[in-house]
Amino acid sequence: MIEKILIANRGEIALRVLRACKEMGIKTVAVHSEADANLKHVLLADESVCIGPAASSESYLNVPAIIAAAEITDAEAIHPGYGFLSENADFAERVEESGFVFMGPKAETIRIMGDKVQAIRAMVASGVPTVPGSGGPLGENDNENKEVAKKIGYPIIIKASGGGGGRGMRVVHTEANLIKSIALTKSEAGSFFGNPEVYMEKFLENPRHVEIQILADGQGNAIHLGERDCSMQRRHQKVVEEAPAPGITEEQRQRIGKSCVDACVEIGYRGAGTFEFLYENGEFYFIEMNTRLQVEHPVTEQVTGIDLVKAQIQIAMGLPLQIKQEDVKITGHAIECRVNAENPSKNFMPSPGVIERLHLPGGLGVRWDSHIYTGYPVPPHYDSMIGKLICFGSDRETAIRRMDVALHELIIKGIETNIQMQGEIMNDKGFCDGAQNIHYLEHRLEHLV
Ligand code: MV4
Repeated sequence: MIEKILIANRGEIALRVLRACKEMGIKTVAVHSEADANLKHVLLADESVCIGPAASSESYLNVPAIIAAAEITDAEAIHPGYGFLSENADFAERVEESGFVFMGPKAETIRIMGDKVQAIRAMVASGVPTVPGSGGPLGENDNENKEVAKKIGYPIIIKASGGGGGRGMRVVHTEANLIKSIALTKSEAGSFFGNPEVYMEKFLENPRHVEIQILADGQGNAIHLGERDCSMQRRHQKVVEEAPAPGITEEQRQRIGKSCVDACVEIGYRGAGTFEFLYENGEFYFIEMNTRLQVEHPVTEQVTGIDLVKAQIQIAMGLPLQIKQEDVKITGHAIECRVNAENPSKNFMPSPGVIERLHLPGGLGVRWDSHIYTGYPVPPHYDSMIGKLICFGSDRETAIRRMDVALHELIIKGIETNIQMQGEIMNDKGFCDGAQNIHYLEHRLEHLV
């Protein structure tokens, strides 16, 4: 059993993890930067340790400081949350070598999934559908690369093996641009990721982003918790997420879910994880795997009734998975709106400052995951997301209407936020029709707000 967990994160996710620990009777250690001494989870934790100055590089990314904090507080496990060190294989390794439990997959698994060519190879081997492509790194031979592209069919996309999340990609429409595009992407990949390896895929023009949540215990048991649609994004930042994805049938869900579960068993996956797919014309195409808890996990929790952080903690304790696939039922519909301290009218410029006034929404099916409070100073040093509003209802239309009402109730003064823009999305015909793809919001934003 684990009796004390160190939370190596900040903001709403640190509070989310703290709440799960408290419910389970587990003691908590908060680590924080100098700018974050008054965060809500720091004040509620059993113990807290300042690990460095405001800059993330010197605090939330400071591996020796975090491990030292675990040592002096006698914590047994470290929960990385999302972002920061959550998908850093070297960190996971250092944590385990220092004798603590890393609350995520084995370092080796994180390393494989961080290398997109290796991740795709693992998926092909397990029968997960992937995007037609080179299936491996591109070599030096120009004619061979031209042949690969011709076989796939233009347009194609060149991606850095060490990239992901939208960095290190280049679309190529004609053979005339292929060779110089490969060279450019390789050179950028070398300097950004320290790995010049690139691969090629068919470029899908108007897909949706649909992802499958899984849980696995690393002891041969794995389940899937259905899918989320995260197509509503701007510049690779998700804005609205929902579960289930509009239009996905139970048969499709079970089929793609089963392939993810098989892959988890095959690779000995441990913890919570997400398989990211592009979805176009009724087909799923794997692109990447996330080896962490995600920002949008609450929509899955709302439609399944499963506490994902509690499940992560049980898995980290070495317990066999407590939930069977047949016990996972998707009921109703959940939507999450990310609330950001930013100004949509000024090109989404961050808007740090003190929260002067705060009114929170409530009622049936309304969840507010946030660390903010009246008088809280939103620091300029970190991500601009200050909360997540999650609404649940019996069907998609009910969830959307409930979100619209809740957004009207939510008042945050003292800083600029994207609340009004989220309200406009809830009243957008294309969104209400479930017609979004990954480009929809960016096109629509040219007219909104
Ligand atoms: C693609 C694609 C189209 N075709 N791959 C962008 C982020 C990274 N996770 C993968 N990305 C994409 N890969 C093929 N073969 C389009 C994107 C993409 C995208 C994907 C998911 C969510 C938002 C996106 C925005 C632009 C491009």
